[in-house]
Amino acid sequence: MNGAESLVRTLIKNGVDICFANPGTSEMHFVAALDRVEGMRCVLGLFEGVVTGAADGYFRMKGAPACTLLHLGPGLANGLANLHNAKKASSGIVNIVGQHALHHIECNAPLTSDIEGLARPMSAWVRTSPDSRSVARDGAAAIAAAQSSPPQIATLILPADAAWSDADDVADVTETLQRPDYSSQAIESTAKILRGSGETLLLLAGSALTERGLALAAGIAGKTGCKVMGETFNARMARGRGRFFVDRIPYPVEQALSVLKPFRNIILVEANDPVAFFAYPDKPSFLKPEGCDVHRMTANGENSIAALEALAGAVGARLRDAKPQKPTDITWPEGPLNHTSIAQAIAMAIPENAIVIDEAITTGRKFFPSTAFAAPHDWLQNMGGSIGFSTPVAIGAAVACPERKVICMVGDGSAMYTLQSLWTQAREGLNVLTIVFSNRMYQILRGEFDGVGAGEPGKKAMDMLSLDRPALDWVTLGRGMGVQGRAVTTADEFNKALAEAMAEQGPRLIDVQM
Ligand SMILES: Cc1ncc(C[n+]2csc(CCOP(=O)(O)OP(=O)(O)O)c2C)c(N)n1
Repeated sequence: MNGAESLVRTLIKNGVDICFANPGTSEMHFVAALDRVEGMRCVLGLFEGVVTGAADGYFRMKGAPACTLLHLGPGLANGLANLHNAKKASSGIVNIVGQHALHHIECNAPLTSDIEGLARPMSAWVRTSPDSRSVARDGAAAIAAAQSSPPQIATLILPADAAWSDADDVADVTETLQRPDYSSQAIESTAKILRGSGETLLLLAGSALTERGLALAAGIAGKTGCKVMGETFNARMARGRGRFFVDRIPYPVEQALSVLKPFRNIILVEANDPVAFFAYPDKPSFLKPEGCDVHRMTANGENSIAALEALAGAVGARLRDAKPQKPTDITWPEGPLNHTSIAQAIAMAIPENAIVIDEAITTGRKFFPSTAFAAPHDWLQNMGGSIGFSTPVAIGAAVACPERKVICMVGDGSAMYTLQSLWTQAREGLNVLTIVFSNRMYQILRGEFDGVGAGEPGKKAMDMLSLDRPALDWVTLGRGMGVQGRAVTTADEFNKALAEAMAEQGPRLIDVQM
C-alpha cells in the first residue's frame, strides 16, 4: 500500500465516499488507488469551480463532507470562489490538493506555487503531509476538522512522493461530531425579552431553518406575538405546504430598513446582525433601526433546535400555538413571461420533496412568497455572493439525494461561470432541471450602477453590463454537453416545459427567454 491508497482507504473507512475531482499528474497515484479500493464514487468536474461547488451542495444536503481532488495551486485557485461560498454556508469539505514531490519543489518547475498560502483564506485547517506514512493520520485529521461544529473546510496537501511511497496503515477519526449546546442564560434573557413589551424579531439561520426549528419558532411566535424571519440568503431552508413560512430580509437596503424599522429587539438564532450586502453612499451598513437591541441566542454551529425547545418551554409555547397561515392562491399562468408569471409557474411545478437552488438573481425576487405554499421542498441559496454557485451545487445535491428532483434556477450571467456543470450532470445522469433566465444582461448591476451613485451608464459601461452581443444559445450549449433543453418565450410554453421536465428523470434545461 502506498500513501495515496492509505488516504483513499482512510477516507472511505471514515464515511467520506464521494470524491469530486479534477486531477493532474501529481494526483495520478490517488486516481490509481481509486481503482484498487472499492467504495469511493468519483465524479469528474471539467473545471475546479464545479468540483468545489458540488462538494458544497453535497454537504448541504447530506450533512457530511465529500472530498475534492484538485491539481496543485492553480487547480485549487480555480476552485476558490466556490470554496468561499461553501465557507460562508458553513459546509464541511475535505480538499485533497496534489503537490510536487518534495525534492522537486526547489526546482521551481512551472506548476510550483505556494499552495498553503492559496488554501489558507478559504480553509480553517491546512496541512501538507510530510511523508507517505503520515498521510493516513493527516487524512483522518482533515476529516475531523471538516466535521467539526460549525463544519469547516479542511485542505490536505499531498506531495507526489508521499502518495507514491510506502505506507502501512489506515487511520480512524477519533473525535465524535457533536453540536455544542446552547447557553441557558441566553434562553432566559430571550424569554424575558419575549415576555416584555416592544416588537421583537426572531431571526433564524442555519439549523433553525429545518422543519422542526421552524415549527418551534411558529409556536413561539403564536404564543408571544414576536415576528420570525430568515436572513436574506440561507444555506438551506425547509419550505412549502405544511411548514411555517418565514420571509427573508430583503436585499435592497431601503426595503430592508423599512422591514426592520418596527423592531425594538432582534434575537439572533445562528444568524448575524443584519448588514447590507454592499456599502452605498449615504446608506447605513447595519440595517437595524436606531434604538433596536440585538441579542445573540445561539451562535453558528450551536444546537438551535434544543435551544428553541428550551425557549418554547420557558415562554410556555406549544407547537399548536402556531397561528395558521393563509396559503396564497396560485394557478398556472397565461400570457407573456415576466417575473410574476415565471414565479407562478415555478410554484405550480415544484414537485414534492424537491431541492430548489436559487441563483435567479433579479428574476427571482418574486419567487419566495409565491412558492411559500408549493409542495414541501428545500431552498438553497448563495451565502458568499460569488456567482456561478448554483449549477455545481445542483450536482452535489443530486449526488447526495438521487431520489429527489433538483431544480436549479439561474440567471444567464451566473450560469456562464460554471456551465461545465451540465456535462457532469449528463455524464452522471443526475436528476437536475436547470432553468436559465435569459435576460441577456447583468441586470442586477444595472440597478447597482444607480445605487452606488455612478450616474447613467454610457455606451462603454452598458457594454460591461449586457450579454446580448452575441446572444447565448442555451439549448445548443446544453446539447453540446449532453443535456436536452427547450427554449420558451410564453407562460404557456414554460408551463408545458416544466410539466414535461418534472415527469422525466435525468438532466434537462429550460431556457426562459425574457
Ligand atoms: C465571482 C463574481 N464575479 C462577479 C460578480 C458581480 N456580479 C454580481 S451579479 C452579476 C450578474 C448576474 O447576472 P445574471 O446571473 O444574468 O442575473 P441578472 O442580474 O441578470 O438577474 C455579477 C457579474 C459576482 N458577484 N461574483
